[in-house]
Amino acid sequence: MKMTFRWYGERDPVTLTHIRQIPGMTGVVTALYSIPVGEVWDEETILAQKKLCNDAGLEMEVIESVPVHEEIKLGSPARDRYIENYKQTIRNLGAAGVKVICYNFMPVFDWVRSELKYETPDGSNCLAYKQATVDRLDPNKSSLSLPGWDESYTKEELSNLLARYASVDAEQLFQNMVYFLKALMPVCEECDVKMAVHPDDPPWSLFGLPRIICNEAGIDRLFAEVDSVYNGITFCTGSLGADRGNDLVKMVGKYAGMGRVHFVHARNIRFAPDEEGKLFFHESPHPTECGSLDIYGILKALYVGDDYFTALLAYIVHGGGELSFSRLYS
Ligand SMILES: [Mn+2]
Repeated sequence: MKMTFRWYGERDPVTLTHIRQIPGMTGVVTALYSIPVGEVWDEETILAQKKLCNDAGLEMEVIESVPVHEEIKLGSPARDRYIENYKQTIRNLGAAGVKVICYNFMPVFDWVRSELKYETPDGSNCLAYKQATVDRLDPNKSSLSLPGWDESYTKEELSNLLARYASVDAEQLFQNMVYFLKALMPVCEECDVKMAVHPDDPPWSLFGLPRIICNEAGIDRLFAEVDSVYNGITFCTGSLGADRGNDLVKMVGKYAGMGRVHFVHARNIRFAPDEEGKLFFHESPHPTECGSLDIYGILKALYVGDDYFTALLAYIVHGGGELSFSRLYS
C-alpha cells in the first residue's frame, strides 16, 4: 500500500515540492492535461511528466485519469478508433512504469457538485452537493453553469450530445462499458496495467443520463461480466458513500479480498439538514467522527498497515482533499 497525492501538473498551486514534504507520501497521481480526449498519450510526453515527478523524489504509478471518449460510451461506430487509441495509451503508460489507470464511465458530465466553496462552521471551505439546487438545473438551458463542468463544449454541442444519449439507457451503457473493457483486457494483461473505474459521483442518474457504477450490484455485475483482476475499481469512499444504502465497509472488504481494489480515494463526507428537506452533503475532514462515513472501519477492512494508518489520521486535509492510496498487486 502506497500513499499518493493528486497533482494537476505544472499549473497546480500545490507543487511537487509541497507534496514531497508530506511524510509518508511516496508518489503522485497525475495525468497529461494537454492531450485532447481520445488521442494517444505519446511516450515522450508521458516520460516528461514522469521525470518531473521522479526528480522531485516521487513516483508516478497511478494515472487519474485517462478519459474515455464519448463515442466509446455511446457505443457508436466511431468507438473502435478511440479504443485502439486507448490501448496504445495503455502500452505507452505501461512502458513508463504506470501500474494503475483510474477512469470513469459517466456520460457527458463528470463529478457534479452544487458548490465549490461551501463554508463549514470552522471557516474552512469544501465542496458541497445540494440536491435541491441540482434539481433546478437544466443542462439544455443556456444560462447553466455548474462547478466542475466541462466548459469545452459549446451549448449546441452539449445539446447535440445529450440528444444522442436519449437512446442509451443504463443497460446499453453497461454493454458499451463491457465492450470497451473486453477490448482492453489483453493489452492490460500484457502490459501489467490495471484499470480502476471510479464510481459515479454522485452515484445516481442526473439530468436523465444513465449512471451504472453506483452500488454493489452494479460493481458485482461489471466484475462478473469482465472477469479479470485487471478490471478493478477505484474505491472512492466519498462517491459511493453519498448513497446511504451502500455498505462501504462490507464492499471494500469484499472487493479488496477479490484483488479488485487497485486504488482508493479515502475521504469523508457529512450529511446535513437541508432547508428544503432534500439531500445535502459536504466534504469533511477524514476522521470518522468528523463526518458520516465509517472511515476507520473502511480502512481497517482494507488492512492498511500501521505506518500508513497513523500517517493518514495525522493529515486531515480540508477543502475536499482526497487522500489516495494505491494497492499494487504485483
Ligand atoms: Mn474520488
